[in-house]
Amino acid sequence: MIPDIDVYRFDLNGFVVLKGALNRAEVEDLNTVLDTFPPVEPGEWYGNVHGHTYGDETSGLNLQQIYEAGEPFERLIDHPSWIEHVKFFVGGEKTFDYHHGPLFIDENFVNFREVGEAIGIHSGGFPPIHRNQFRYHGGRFMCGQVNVLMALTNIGLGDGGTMLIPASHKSNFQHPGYDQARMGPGRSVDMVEDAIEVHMNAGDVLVFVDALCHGSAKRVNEGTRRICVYRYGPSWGNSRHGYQPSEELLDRLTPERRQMIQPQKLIPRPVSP
Ligand SMILES: O=C(O)CCC(=O)C(=O)O
Repeated sequence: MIPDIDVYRFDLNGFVVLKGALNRAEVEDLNTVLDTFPPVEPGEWYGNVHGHTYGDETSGLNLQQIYEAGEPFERLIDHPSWIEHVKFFVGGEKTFDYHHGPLFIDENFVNFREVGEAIGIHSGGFPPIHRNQFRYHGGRFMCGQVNVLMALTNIGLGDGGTMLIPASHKSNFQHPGYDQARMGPGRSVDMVEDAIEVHMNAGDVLVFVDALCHGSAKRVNEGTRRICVYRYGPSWGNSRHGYQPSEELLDRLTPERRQMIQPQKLIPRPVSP
């Protein structure tokens, strides 16, 4: 159902770029929501969306639970440009429990990256991490976490683009430059040999297994890079940060979308007499 070349590249390199996965109108709709979003600081809520940063503030502001921000973001939950890729690479459909869909989104956010900001290197095949693992076994992909990273602005040289080490999801060793470039103030992946920078046009999407050693370059250009990330794993996963979808969102989603953000219909406890 997905192109053989995408399967080959994902297996070999740990990622695939889907050019033009979002059309111009979709990118515009998403950016319009963000343009009208009031400023939030890390730790503050606006509606059901939460301001957040990873560890320190040098990787930029995240808007977590962005699927709560309106229909343009709801559409991304099961977007036809990538959902079959994700189902195939996470695997497991119809192997666990027929009441469940195959997927669960355990984190979803928009990231704004300004001049001087970057995210340091993380993940990689070694040391292995159960949650984000790459696995192909018994003729099936069984990856723990597959990320869909969407460019909402053009991302070229100097824009703080995503960097990754191709094929590092299968590595049995940590990259010798890892400690120098790992997460933390002033760290970025530009300083790591073997890492490539992924340049994208607004609307392109990078699909990658989270086990891939990755991070970003430092942004040096004026302006702001905008990306949106939805992380998909198996339906028995759990929220990365402990966020819960709102009742209003659950009520208005299609059954297919609802299953991906709350795979199980929770059984109400009996009311005590
Ligand atoms: O900001 C980026 O380009 C990389 C994002 C990242 O590190 C992640 O999604 O884990």
